[in-house]
Amino acid sequence: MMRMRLNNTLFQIPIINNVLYYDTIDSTNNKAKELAKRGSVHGSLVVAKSQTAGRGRMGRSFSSADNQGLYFSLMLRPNVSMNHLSSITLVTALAVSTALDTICNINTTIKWPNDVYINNKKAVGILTEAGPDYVVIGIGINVNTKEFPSDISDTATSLYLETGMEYDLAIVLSTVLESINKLYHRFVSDNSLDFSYTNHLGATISFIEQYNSRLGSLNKQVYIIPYELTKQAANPALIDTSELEAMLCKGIDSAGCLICIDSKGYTHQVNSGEVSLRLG
Ligand code: BT5
Repeated sequence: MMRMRLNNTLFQIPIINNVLYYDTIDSTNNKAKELAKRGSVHGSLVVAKSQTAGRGRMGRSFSSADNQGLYFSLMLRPNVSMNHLSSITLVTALAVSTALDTICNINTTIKWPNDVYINNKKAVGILTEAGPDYVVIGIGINVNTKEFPSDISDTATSLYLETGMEYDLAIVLSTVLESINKLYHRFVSDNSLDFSYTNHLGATISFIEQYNSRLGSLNKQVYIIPYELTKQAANPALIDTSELEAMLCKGIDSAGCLICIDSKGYTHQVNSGEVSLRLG
């Protein structure tokens, strides 16, 4: 059912060239990487309603066994140079955040670099993985999820839990992909995050300004949690930050780095690769 309705809509989105659906799969990112290695076309999409081994960053898991969410991976073969790849995560985060606001009439925020939050809880995770000639953008959206495992129940949320409404998975998927399609093409044609685009109201806006305006941490105190601490944590939202120095978050720059100012007034340009962020 979802499959038939979706095919009509998805193939109208220019970035989509191939679609595989699963009710259950280990990880859509694994499947998309496998497709990439077997020579599949740019724009291959793998969609699942649940995953048995959904992955987050640094070996963490992404809870996706509930059949109520949307888990998908888009494999692209970008022309942009590989050092722009972390920027694709940021482009995706803004595209997802904007799409969910439209669908649910809410104000999502972005937690740099790869999460979308609603009311200070995580509703979406994004995992971008790259190979020599491909990038896989994996997105997990808690759509109609009613409850979460106890280890994340205080830090995770869903569209349903925040709005009291259930959403059609096919509509959420196609709206999010349309939004990604639009921003991705602008990003690739400029080969930089320093681009502008036309929003749904017809206004021309800068990507960086839009991203920063949705940053939950903008102009707030944050802790940058280093790789060593981040990689050991099952749930980075619960890391003890008492030993870390709080810094003022000034948003991203055109390289996608987070600009933070420490208590002595020094500016730090934080690379998204291996850190986590916590509000102070
Ligand atoms: C992420 O990692 O959030 C990236 C998640 C990407 C998932 C998608 S689903 C489709 C595709 N296929 C995959 O296998 N993965 C991608 P990270 O920033 O490392 O956050 C992981 C942490 O978020 C976990 O350690 C938990 O604390 C928390 N978490 C796990 N599942 C969650 C969920 N469903 N909702 C909210 N938080 C969750």
